[in-house]
Amino acid sequence: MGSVDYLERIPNNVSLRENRRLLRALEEWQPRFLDWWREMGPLGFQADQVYLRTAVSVEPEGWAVFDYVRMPEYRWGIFLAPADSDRRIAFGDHLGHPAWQEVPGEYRGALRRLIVTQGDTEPASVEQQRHLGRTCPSLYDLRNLFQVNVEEGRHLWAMVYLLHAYFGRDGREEAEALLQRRSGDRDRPRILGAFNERTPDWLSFFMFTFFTDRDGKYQLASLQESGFDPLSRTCRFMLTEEAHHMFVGETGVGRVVQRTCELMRRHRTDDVRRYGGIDLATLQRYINFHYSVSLDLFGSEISTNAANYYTYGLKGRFEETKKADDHRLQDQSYPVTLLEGDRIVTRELPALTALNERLRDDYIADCQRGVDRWNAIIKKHGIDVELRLPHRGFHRAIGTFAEARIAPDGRVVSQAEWDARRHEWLPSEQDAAFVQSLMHPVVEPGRFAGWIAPPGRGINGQPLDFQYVKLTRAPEA
Ligand code: BYC
Repeated sequence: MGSVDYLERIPNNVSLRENRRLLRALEEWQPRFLDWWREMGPLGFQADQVYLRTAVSVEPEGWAVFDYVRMPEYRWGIFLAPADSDRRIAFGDHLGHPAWQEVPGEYRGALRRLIVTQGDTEPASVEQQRHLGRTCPSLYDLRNLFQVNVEEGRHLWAMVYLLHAYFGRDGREEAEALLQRRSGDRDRPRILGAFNERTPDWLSFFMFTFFTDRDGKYQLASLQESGFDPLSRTCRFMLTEEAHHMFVGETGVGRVVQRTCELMRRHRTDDVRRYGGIDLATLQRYINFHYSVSLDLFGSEISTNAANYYTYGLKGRFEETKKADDHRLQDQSYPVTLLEGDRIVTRELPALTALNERLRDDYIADCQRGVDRWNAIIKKHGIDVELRLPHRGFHRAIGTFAEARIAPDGRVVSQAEWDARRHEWLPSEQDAAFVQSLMHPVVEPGRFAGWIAPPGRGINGQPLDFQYVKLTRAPEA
């Protein structure tokens, strides 16, 4: 069960060979995926050998091998975590019933919608990041970018498999549409807000992989609890890949913080821009932006959609099975922070409709742990500054705070104050232009751009000066 069949055109551990119809449908989708990858995947570098890991098993130990691969030849495939034949639904109205192996008819629409929304984010992020290769700060980072990109491509495969295998004709249509929408396109945008934002530079990339991929972790963890077993098993395996993406984000921002602190100490100034570093104030503004657009991805504080997904048994809480309550939540409450008039208040509200907020709370605590680690780097340099997560209401476009202007410290402010101080709080065009001005490709093995410290160690035990990407020609910045 654990091993993956690589002799097949589509590597898989779901016995595709035995389901001719499904195999044919996916084999028809495959060339269209590759067309999309060539059109919207990383710009350039498609002929280069990249030191990538590929899944070869779904067992926790030894699921991946590392080798040189040209990206279009990456073995995208379908991998589900091992089945538990006695798995039971862990929450909602169907608590204790055997997990579904087929789509329950009455929940078909809701389930399809969850899978499509999840699937849509994967190609979107590849589209957002497609220009970054040309300005990579090192070969090590370039390789990490491409690793993230091919795995997002594989996560798209994971959702497309579910659509094709379980949703008939409308599943096939949705799978097509996943290749048609485009991040940031006015007429055919991606579904969720953050996936239509630009990722124009590497600082944005590291912030995105820290904050936005972390939404992925929490959403996948909730879908992993699903009573629909194929979705649960798919998400379980996706989460093993997701961990690397957040590692890239946390260490990426951490390395920028490290370099900034080194420059602050060396030159005895906060203004490290003239020494080619990114000042802490700019980093704070990037945090404010990426954190707030990622908070929106959890939906409204009060959501009947979320209550229904839970009651139906489709989407659970983070670590649902570890929680000691009735797993139905009909009579329970949960504290929710809301805007009432021009005041921010916390109210005990029905736990079921508060499930988006609860997941957002889990996410916020996890983000805070990362920020604490960045602050430890600053402190180690003897610098008395702390990076902070802004208030949850800051710069929100979804939910209770969308109508108001909230400062990072949680004050409800007037439009005039917001307009006057916006650029203290969010990256300005000048910030973006400054960060962009630092983005020059560094492609000599073992060398790193001046605005970011080298990582603590290489990938898969390789040295930092390892040839992580064998370039056929130097990127044009
Ligand atoms: N942008 O009850 P509400 C990842 C819509 S990231 C635009 O508040 P609900 C990854 C909503 O659709 C993880 N629209 O929210 C990371 C609804 O529309 P209708 C992705 C939004 O439904 C990095 C209306 O507002 N996975 O994997 O409870 C790289 C009211 O909805 C937004 C998932 O999201 C928004 N931000 O929750 C690569 C999991 N928020 O009904 C990958 C699947 C809400 O009025 N999705 N709306 O037409 C879900 O569980 C839910 O759809 C959401 C929204 C949590 C997103």
